[in-house]
Amino acid sequence: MKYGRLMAVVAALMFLPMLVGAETGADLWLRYSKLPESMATGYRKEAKSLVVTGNDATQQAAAGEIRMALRSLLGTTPTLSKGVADGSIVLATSSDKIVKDLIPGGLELSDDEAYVIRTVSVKKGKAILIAGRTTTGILYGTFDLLRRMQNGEDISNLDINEQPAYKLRLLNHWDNLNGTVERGYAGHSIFWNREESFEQLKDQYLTYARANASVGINGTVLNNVNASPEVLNTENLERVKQLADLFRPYNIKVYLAVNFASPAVLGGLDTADPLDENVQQWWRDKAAEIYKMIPDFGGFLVKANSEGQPGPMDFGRTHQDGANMLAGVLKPHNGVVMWRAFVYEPTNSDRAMQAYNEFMPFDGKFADNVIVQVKNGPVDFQPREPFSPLFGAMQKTPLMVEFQITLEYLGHSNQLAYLATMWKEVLDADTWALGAGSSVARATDGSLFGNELTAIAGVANIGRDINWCGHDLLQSNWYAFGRLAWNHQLSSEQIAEEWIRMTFTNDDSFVSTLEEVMMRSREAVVSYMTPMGLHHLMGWDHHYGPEPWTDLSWARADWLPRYYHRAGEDGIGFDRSSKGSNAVSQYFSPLREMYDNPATCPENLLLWFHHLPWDYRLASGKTLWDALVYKYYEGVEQARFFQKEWDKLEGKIDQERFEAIRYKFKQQTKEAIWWRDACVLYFQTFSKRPIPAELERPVHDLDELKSLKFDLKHHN
Ligand code: BDP
Repeated sequence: MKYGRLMAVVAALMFLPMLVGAETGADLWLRYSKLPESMATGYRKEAKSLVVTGNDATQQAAAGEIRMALRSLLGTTPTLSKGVADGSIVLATSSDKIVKDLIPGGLELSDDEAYVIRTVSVKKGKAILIAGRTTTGILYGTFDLLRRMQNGEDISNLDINEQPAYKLRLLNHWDNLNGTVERGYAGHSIFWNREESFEQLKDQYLTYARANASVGINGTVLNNVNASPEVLNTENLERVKQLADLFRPYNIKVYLAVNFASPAVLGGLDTADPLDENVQQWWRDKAAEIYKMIPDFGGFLVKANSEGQPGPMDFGRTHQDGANMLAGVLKPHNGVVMWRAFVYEPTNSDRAMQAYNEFMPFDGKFADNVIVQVKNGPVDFQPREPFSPLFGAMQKTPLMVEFQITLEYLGHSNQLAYLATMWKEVLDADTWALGAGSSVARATDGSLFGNELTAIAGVANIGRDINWCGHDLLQSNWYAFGRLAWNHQLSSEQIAEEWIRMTFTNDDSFVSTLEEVMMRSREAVVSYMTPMGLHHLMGWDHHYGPEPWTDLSWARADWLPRYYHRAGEDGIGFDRSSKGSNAVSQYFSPLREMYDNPATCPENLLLWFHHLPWDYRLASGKTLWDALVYKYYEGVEQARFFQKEWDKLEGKIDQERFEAIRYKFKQQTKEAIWWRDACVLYFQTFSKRPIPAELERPVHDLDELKSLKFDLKHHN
């Protein structure tokens, strides 16, 4: 058989389960599975006909979605109608005449993405109006109404007004042009190096676009921040254009991560100095080429002078010079520059202080279409970090939070960590920049400092796996990121509940059981990996599994766990107090003082800010050593609890996803024990104190754990 034919057969077989109706997770939370009759009957009365006022592609996408969804949810498709009657759903923009007829006095919407959903009186009954200032609002409102129906909510008397918290709500894909995904654990890139034709991939891309639109994600960076200059060659830009065209009706703009050395590497110039006229001209020409193909191209994301990436400092220039040069190039096209603040140098004594030190001097000096993209914590995407002190401190520069949806440091796609709780912890954290109530959310959404340009980004966990995320339950993080980017005041519980009902079932006991597991999941991971403010204890390169002992003579100190945990006979933890690196000074009062004093420092960040003796007494009366050991054990108990709770749910959902998830929970428990034993036994070599007698004995011994090699199979 020819290779091409063989691949076609293989592909057909892969999709066979979908054809015979097996649950693969491919439809994400847009499954629209048939609602129980008790719910469907009521909804049918509210959805007898559909009135669509225009032909624009976005409005048509909304109309197509609602018809398809209702057919599936209710078993009936609303008839298309020109006139509004009892039971109509009306999709209109606020300037359409129909809206003025339905709402005396008309509608005022302040934002192009805002929408209302209203129950309005019509002759002999009532109708549902979904209206936006633009058709984008209609699309978002449509997904909102569908979500309510999937959740079994009452839709008989609606009065909903929504607008997004952030203007740009972006996924960042760390996808390489060769098809691999940096820190991706769900298969290869959905965008790059594909064998299938674009036509063949269209359905998958449409699902991607619909899923994003359903939660309000309105932009996507298609390639890795460690960017290949080649992404800007004409062939690759053609692919970018194809994606942009397909995503446009769903209000998703495309962006690219660019390599700062592109003018030299791709353009053949002898420099990439941002102040060089030829370099600037190269970027101007490139931008012109891009915008000719993609008039609404979003802009550039730049990782410069970080982890070996080129940047303006290679030419004696600054972040300000580099970012503003690109901003000037993109300005005439309305593009933005997202300039990352993820920087750290081996020479610095505390990596956690670097981004602040390096970026604060430029506050107020960036062009108005530059936004500085800051990871949520000062080091990296650890299971728990305090928020980056740049939030609140850089007041004259728009900042955006970068979260990581992919679980690089939290068990890849093998463990469940529902991250809404972690993101809420960061967004709700009070920076005290302008006194109490200066949360990270408010410091970035424009409400505190009045910045016009607002954004938020999440590093995607998406790959070619049939269920997109490698673990069915981790789809929830993609969903949750979008929901919080739209409205950071939603609760983690609400988001989890919505997602569970849409993705699995409305069975209340299933929903409450899984919701509880999800709500506890991130804290469980923190407990068995890095409790009490510990961080960076994982294998230094793959970032999977515990290796707190790693010592490599040739490696940079700040790559290695020992730099961070500093365990010794005298105790454990990184002293960032005023007696140590003084990283606490980067926070506003009263946080600074609170963190500085071990007695007032929150226990869950204690070893982030302090180096303390093993017998240090905590408020609970426990010694530090005992408390730490208990935390590790508690994490394992949580993982066991998840496994047991999940097992109880058998029969409540399809067997395919049930089994796949059951397997993941089993693996998670094994790995939780691996983490616990490795960390407890290793730290015990310094503490020389016993594991409290009432706790079970470790399953592994330290030498065995040290010789255990990371198994690449875990990756996908
Ligand atoms: C680190 C990742 C690395 C990324 C880097 C970044 O390990 O793969 O390139 O962050 O965000 O956490 O630039």
